[in-house]
Amino acid sequence: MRHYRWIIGVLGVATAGATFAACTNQAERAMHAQQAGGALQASSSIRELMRQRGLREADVEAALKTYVPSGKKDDYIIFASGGQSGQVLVIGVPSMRLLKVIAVFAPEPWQGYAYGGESDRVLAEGKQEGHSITWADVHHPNLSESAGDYDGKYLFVNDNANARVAVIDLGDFATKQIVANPLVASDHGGAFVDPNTRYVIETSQYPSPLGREYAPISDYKTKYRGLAMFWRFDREKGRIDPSQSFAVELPPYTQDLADAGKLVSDGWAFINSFNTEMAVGGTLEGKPPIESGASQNEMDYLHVINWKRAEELVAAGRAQEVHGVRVLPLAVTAAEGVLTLIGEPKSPHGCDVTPDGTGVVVGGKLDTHATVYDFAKIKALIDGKRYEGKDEYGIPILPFKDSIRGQVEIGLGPLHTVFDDRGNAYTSVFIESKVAKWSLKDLKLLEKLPVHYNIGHIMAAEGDTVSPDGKYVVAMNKMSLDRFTSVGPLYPQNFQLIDVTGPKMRLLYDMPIGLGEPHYSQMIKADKLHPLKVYPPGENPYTGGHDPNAVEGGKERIVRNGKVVDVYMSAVRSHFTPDRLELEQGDTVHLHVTNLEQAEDQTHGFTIDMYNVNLSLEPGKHENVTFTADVPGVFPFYCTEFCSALHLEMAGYMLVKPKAKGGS
Ligand code: CUK
Ligand code: CUA
Repeated sequence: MRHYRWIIGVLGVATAGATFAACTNQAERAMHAQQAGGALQASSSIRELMRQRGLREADVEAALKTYVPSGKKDDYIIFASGGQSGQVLVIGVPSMRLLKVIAVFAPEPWQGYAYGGESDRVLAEGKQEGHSITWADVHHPNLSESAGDYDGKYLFVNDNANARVAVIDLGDFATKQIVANPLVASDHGGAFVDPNTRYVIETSQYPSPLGREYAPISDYKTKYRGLAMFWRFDREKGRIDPSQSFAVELPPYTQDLADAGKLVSDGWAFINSFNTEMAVGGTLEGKPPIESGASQNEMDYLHVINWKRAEELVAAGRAQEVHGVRVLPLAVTAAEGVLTLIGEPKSPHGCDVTPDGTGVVVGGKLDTHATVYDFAKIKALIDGKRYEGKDEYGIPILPFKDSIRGQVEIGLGPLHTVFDDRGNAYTSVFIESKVAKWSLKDLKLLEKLPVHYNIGHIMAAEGDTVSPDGKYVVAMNKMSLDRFTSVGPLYPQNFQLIDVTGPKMRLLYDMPIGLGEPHYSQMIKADKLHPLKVYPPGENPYTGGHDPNAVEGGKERIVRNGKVVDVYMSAVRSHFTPDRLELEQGDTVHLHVTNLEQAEDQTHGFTIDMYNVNLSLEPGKHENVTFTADVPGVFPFYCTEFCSALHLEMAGYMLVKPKAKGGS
């Protein structure tokens, strides 16, 4: 208590003596006082303000720890899953201010994402079997790592619903690539990276016949499969290279969360699973639903994958090609020590490798423990081939008791775990709505903090790297119930910022999330990010270089070649050149437009009436748009960003002359 008194004392003095000290003259001071509404003057002390607003000292402390004054910046940046929105949220910490929504799997008009420009191609890469998909169920954003630490260069996210992975370049915070997995129908264990981002790991969730083939449900055990995909990341190009990627076939257990080993366990990957009963439901025929069929066994299986070994076997030609992907068949993975199983207590969830790489923590949705597996023990058992048996696919199983370091009594429904810099782990406890802090060293529960409510994932400052920062933990709660003003039956989710620097955890801030259902997120030190302020002149962000059609000032032109019209257009405050396009009905138009600005934050937009085209032209950016002028008429085009005083004048006309009657 003593130190809040001190803070309040200091603040009291500050308000009395120095509030308007920065203002130089009387008139200015009076004006500022008026602008402040006079409320501060009237209260004249923080105590009075606290009384008026009904704030406790702990509230004031939390406010002081989170408030970031105008012009000051946040220390950390969160990249959060945007859930069903298909996007990624960028949030500052400690302010919890939303900085950006990165368009990934869904069209986003403000960023001009998938509205006629170059980004259309990125979204189109995400087609499955020729079907375009304009949403995603984003679960797990993962930052690129170098030597096990976030390097601030790339971000990868998975689409659980449609088995896709996206690559976001943190040079411009834009999505550059979507890879659609041609083998499976859903993915959950992704997009996790190994400590040097050699691979982006994507593991399937609901088993299905590999290659999206048909097989009756009665063939579940023989034809349905799981998969661990190792997408090779080409750092030079900043893209996944499918030709260098491979997959490991898995039994039809429902693989869940995954994590890559680090330091001592580098070269290994871990996936938890459920439904090793291989229940397939059939509620209409009076069979138990998957839910109860999948909860029969005491144990499911932690999958331990030696991916370095898998890589060697693939290089040695032991893989089979399925839909263009090199897949290591189940028989090879079983025989060659690529895959090993270990029991996992009831309804496991979460799979988190400790910062030193020596342990793997797995929760249990219907359990009260977090189980800590010991990598050294696992490795010794595998090396000594000390198996307890094999599953029906011939995959060796290690004895559970000999593979673990121990279990921590956490509470009902532990899910995910993150870490701090002092040897503590923080586990989300779903059913109890709590964050449990425990010691990694002696596996002792230290403290539990109520959160609001039904916490799913949990995140900590660099909390899943080899060197966590401590400081902050964020509870990502599925429900908010009574926390916010009611906005109808679909409630916001609730991110709660927790200070973990002291001996006790302290809740600092609630941030309503009114979009998607976020799952995982990561928090990186803000000074590790070095994004561009403007694009180099004529840059095409999707090819990553100067666009051959980029336009220079003074070289704008319209080139007609029969029915094909190329328009080379520039945008600069506050006009387009050319600003009049005279076309014939049926012309194919290739519009090449470059923003000539190099001043920060001088973005223009471009839209044409009716054509569903909307571009965001950040300084230096070049866009190419193709459309057919099929409807005759007069179509204004204009800039959609309020870029200058004469922004409304930044406009022009596209005139499409009707085809002559009886003409071609
Ligand atoms: S899962 Cu969502 S709360 Cu997809 Cu990582 Cu556990
Ligand atoms: Cu350019 Cu408004």
